[in-house]
Amino acid sequence: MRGIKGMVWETSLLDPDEARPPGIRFRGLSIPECQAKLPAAKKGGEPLPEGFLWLLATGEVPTKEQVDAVTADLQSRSKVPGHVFDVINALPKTAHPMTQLTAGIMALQTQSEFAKAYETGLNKTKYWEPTYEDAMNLISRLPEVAAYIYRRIYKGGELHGADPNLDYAANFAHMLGFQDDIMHELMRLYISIHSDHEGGNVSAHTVHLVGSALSDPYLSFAAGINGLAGPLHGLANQEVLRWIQEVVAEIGSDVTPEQLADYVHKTLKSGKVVPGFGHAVLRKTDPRYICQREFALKHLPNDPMFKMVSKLYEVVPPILLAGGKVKNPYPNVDAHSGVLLQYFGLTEQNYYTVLFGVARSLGVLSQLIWDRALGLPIERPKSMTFEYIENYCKSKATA
Ligand code: NMX
Ligand code: MLT
Repeated sequence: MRGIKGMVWETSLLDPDEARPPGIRFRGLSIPECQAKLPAAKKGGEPLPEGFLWLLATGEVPTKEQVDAVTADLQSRSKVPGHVFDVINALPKTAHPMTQLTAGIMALQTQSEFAKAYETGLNKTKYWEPTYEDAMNLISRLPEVAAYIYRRIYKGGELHGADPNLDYAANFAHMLGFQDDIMHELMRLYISIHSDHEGGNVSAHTVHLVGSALSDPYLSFAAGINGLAGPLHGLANQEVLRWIQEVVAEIGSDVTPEQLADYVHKTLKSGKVVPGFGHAVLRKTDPRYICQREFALKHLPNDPMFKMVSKLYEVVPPILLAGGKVKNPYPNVDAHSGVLLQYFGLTEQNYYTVLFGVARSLGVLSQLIWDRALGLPIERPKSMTFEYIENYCKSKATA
């Protein structure tokens, strides 16, 4: 279905067009415009994800007061019921963090206002109201669930309680165990830029599709998270760091472009993709890669892993182009994020997609509120059999 326009998605749009600035626009604003216009925690700092949430949900740029009100509202909703932790604890610690995240979201579903209201026979013109409540509750509770999973798997279960003085992203980093100011800035940037990527990507489309059956926001979001856990989609961020570490282990970090090119050829010859490169829609370097690169140039210009990412930016695209089949040889969002996170101490790459999942809730749940407000119908495309296609082709050939 590549390129087939088949759904309405208001919160963001990709523009792969060469003639205009390519990439994502959140309600019409590019990433640099969001960085300039949306309120930040500190002067000149990264935008607060709460501002993104306001922008995505309403289409308007919020004031700092409005953003602070969102922070407070999310805090007031953020209590996670105890049984959610019991459900996660029932899984072995070796279960992938994304499996534990989905289980946690499914356990949160017992709190669905939409499911309760539907059962009591809510008028369909009002569906958006409990959808809004579920969306806000789910967004507010995800960081603690995600932090619990991280601390459980990697830090012996010792938890850091929420800090009510911190914004959404900084508090999430704090609960994970990271108190560094720049790491907090990274989390603000990370959550903001991963929040939405128009409607056709696997996670967003899945949330929209499952939601179209009037499955509540928890069920819909858990489904989307399962799509995000695929290596061609969100899991690519863990694959990228693993792959770069393999490169370093095999040929070292102080490598020539030729040595790196040999390694890329080796990966391709073994029938694997080069993780972090390519995109189904974008046709230039992902602007989310660019803003992460700018962050790295500002905060970690001499990090050897960042230097490796920069070298790959030079070496990989010409090789993929020469192969002749990749439509976009340039890096995507996942090519950069892991290297930033490991620099600040978040080195457990299997966890990276959980961060992506928390961030994606902002966009897909904002859109889900609109899906219900607009009364969008159940999504049900028509399929075909091979026989149908064969007969269709024959009929065209003889016509
Ligand atoms: N390395 C090697 N081969 C590639 C790559 C790559 N990075 N990207 C695309 N190709 C291949 C692709 O597998 C296909 O081969 P074949 O015809 O043998 O099946 C061919 O090039 C044409 O694919 P495209 O039309 O360029 O890409 P498509 O839209 O099908 O897929 C991705 C898009 C993103 C799935 C693909 O580029 C890819 O697998 N990239 C690596 C994984 C990755 O970084 N995913 C993250 C995407 C962003 N996210 O967070 O979701
Ligand atoms: C995303 O952020 O969802 C990815 O870039 C994948 C996509 O847009 O297809």
